[in-house]
Amino acid sequence: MKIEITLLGAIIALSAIAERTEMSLDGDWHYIVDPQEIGFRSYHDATDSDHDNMLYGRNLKQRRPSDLVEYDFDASPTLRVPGDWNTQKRELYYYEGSLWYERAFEWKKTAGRTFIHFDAVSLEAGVYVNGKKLGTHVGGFTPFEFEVTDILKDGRNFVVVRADNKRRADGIPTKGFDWWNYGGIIRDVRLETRPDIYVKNWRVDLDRTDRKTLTAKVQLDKSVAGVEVELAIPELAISAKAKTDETGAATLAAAPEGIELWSPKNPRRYAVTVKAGEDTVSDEMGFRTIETKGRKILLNGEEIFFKGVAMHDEAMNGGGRVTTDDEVAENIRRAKAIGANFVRLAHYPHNEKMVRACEKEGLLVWSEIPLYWMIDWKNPKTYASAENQVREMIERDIRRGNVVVWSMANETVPSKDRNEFLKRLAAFARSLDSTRLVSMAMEVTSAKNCVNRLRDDLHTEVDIIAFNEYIGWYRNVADADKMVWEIPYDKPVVISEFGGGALAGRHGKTDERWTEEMQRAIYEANIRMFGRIEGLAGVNPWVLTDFRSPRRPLAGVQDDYNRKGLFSPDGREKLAAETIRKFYETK
Ligand code: GCB
Repeated sequence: MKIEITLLGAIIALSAIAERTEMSLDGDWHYIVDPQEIGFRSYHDATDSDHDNMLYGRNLKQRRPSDLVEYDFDASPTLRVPGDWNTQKRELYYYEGSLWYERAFEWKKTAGRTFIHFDAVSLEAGVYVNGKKLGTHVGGFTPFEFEVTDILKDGRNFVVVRADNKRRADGIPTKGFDWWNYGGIIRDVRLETRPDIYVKNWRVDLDRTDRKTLTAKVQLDKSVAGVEVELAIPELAISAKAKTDETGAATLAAAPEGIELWSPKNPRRYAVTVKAGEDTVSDEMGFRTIETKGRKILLNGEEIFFKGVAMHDEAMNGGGRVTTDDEVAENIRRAKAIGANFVRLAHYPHNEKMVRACEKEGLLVWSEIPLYWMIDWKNPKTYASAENQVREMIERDIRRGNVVVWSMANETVPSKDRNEFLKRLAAFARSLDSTRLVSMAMEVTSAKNCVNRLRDDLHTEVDIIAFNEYIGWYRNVADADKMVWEIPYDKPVVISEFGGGALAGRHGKTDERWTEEMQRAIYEANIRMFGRIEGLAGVNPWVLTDFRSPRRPLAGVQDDYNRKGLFSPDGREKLAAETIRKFYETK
């Protein structure tokens, strides 16, 4: 079949039409650990990042007995993909550096264009297919892809990935952070084949004012005018059509009767399909509006209190990064067990499976990038990485009805450079998505004589004033009942973190560290205090489950775990879980 289309004024012919297909590349990959980075340069090469001169990416083989090749992927051990390396191999538990993955796969040339797609590689990836370098990607928690249409051949092919989780002073995250620096191909990998012209981005938003009109925006990967685009939502009897403009974009709107809005109580999702030329994409999604009015947060026009809980992207039982549906389900079960309607997915974008499952199960989501503590504010490369991570986060989850907050940062110290950086970043996020709220977890800047002053010049840039407070843990618990909060901004206030540590099963007095009783007392004191914070629109206990962190070495208690969980990794509920559950029942 042949079709003709107009591309920037010229007529081009496409000879073949391809259906979207996928081929998973998950499974066992060979690996070589490379602490000295010899994998991408010969030993006498002086440059440090000469990826094109790489050695391992070529996957060389010894052909004649006299050949000197000092590596062999086929003879090397394997790691499971997806998965972090730290929890798969004892000797890689603390490893931070370069590690090269390789796997072979069979391929048969098909019509259309093929991409190798990674859901996430921590923290940086270099990708090589059949010995050719495709590119690098920086940012350990968001998806990326490279086109391989002309690189794949019939028969056997191979892909090599250099994953590098070294912490960097100019990185996002930077050198210090309170979670485990898991490395590797932590999420799924696949080959995706699409028609020659395909839908690159699409979204469907519900109008904030009438809560009736649905607007779909569709963007093709090429600037092609006149391509017919069709939006179908059968359950709402929607079938709308439009043509793309010269930028390859189309906008379609419909105002159906009887649309059921998504909410935690009714997590209604609709099956939506978009056809554009030869391409078809579909998704299930919830429709809702989120906005603020004075000190209130409104979901579908009605006031809502975020009964939140923060969590890391970690599996139960010390399993490392979340990879399976069961692990997702267990984290959701725990959040629901304390009565949450909201989760803060800290401190980086979590597995997409988690966000989707939360939408299905009625959990609102706060999503953030790993911009945490000290950042190289003046460095343009650092800023570019922040923008890129924000963009990839938003593009991935733009259709998720449950995602309501994009957060730019966590606990950053105000300064001129920081303010400029984050101001620009927040504006960037809004330019991509004006339908959701923007926030960041701030810090209380002065606390004297139990008067807490929140003063942050960035209050103008956020929709929600959010801050972390650790009264009872890093500050005296007795302060809670005397505490006065000065938050001089007419915006909703959300406590993005509070809590304290306890080792599950350890009991004692309320002033004894690491006991469940002390943790419970901290929760009780904080809950009493919450009643006195004007405009409080939500809270997030820190944290759902104990999580690994190298900053927590206390033997016999922490053993590499931050113990502020309401659950132990093996799922035992601590006393404070009941306290917060009861509080949420009153909300
Ligand atoms: C914080 C951080 C969080 C830490 C927590 C703690 O303020 O945002 O990442 O894990 O404190 O436990 O100290």
